[in-house]
Amino acid sequence: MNNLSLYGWNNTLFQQKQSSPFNNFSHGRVSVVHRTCYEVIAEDGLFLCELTGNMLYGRTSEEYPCTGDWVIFQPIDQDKGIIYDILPRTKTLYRKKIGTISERQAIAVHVDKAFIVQSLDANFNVRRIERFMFQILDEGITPVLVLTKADLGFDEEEIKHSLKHLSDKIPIFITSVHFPEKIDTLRKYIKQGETIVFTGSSGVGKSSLINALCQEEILATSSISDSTGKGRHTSTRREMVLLNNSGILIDSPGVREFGITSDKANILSSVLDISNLEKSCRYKDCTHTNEPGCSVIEALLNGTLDTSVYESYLKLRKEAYHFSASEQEKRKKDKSFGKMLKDYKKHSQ
Ligand SMILES: Nc1nc2c(ncn2[C@@H]2O[C@H](COP(=O)(O)OP(=O)(O)OP(=O)(O)O)[C@@H](O)[C@H]2O)c(=O)[nH]1
Ligand SMILES: [Mg+2]
Ligand SMILES: [Zn+2]
Repeated sequence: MNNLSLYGWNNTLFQQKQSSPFNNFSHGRVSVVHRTCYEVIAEDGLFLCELTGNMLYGRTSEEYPCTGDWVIFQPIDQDKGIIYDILPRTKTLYRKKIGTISERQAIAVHVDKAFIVQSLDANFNVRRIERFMFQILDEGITPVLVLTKADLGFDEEEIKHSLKHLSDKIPIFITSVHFPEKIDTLRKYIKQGETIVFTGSSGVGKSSLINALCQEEILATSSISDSTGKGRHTSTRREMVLLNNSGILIDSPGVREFGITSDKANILSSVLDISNLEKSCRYKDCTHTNEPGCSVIEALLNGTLDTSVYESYLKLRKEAYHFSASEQEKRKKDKSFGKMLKDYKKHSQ
């Protein structure tokens, strides 16, 4: 028997289930996504579920169940079932689907915190932290920076200096699987019933960290230390693990590319220290590139705004703009295609 409240089940989700036409079936949380089936944690145990035919129809890939989703399913056996419905999503971590211009891929759903995991070696990259923060904050998820492999030695002053513009916007933990007290501190930060997704490049130690937090070898980790971060991917799937009497941890395979799907300019400005400055730009719609009376440019020239932070702002803004412009274009096309189909049906009746 599983106590689903430990997995995040709450009254809001219960109410939402009541409005589903399938409310007399069972419910559970997707813990692992396989190619065509889903592992679902329910009160009566773990079920391997497939989708009902209706659910396969007319859905984009981002709308299929994802790790962390709450689903309604009909058990057909002691450990098998058919999924009929997905409860409304909140706080979903998306990224741009690789190889597409405007498609999103859901990484985890109903997420409270996202741990941005980087190792304290060549993998450490402030620009990548900013990118993750922008995307994570877009959905109202709390970003947390977890720096791993502190036992290998690093220049603390240099790291602190490069993170100074972010330090009041994100909690930072310096950890190592070889330093139990650091793992304890991080474990204490995790609250019961909250869902945390671990994201970052391959080889930074996401799965090792989850094992250390759980004090159990639950997840497979790479046997050879790969400090270049370019090695094989050890984890190949997103997987949910329950931390004893605490939170729900979702491991994910290392990402090489993390494309932005956010279009919230105010979040980007706040992550990259532009918010306060832009309030005093002469023009309300200032692009902070070449306008007279631009406070952002002024701060750049007098050195209060770091050039690399400003460049990061421009780059992410451009990327976010491209995604949302192409997405809008796609929606327009889908709409006109839908209208064409409707007109055709009308005329052919
Ligand atoms: N020295 C040291 N090595 C670590 C630490 N954490 C993880 N490692 C090593 O780093 C390598 C990669 O660890 P994994 O946990 O498999 O990394 P991952 O982020 O899950 O990688 P993917 O699953 O490929 O995304 C392994 O050889 C670990 O033993 C640490 O704190 N210190
Ligand atoms: Mg892993
Ligand atoms: Zn400006």
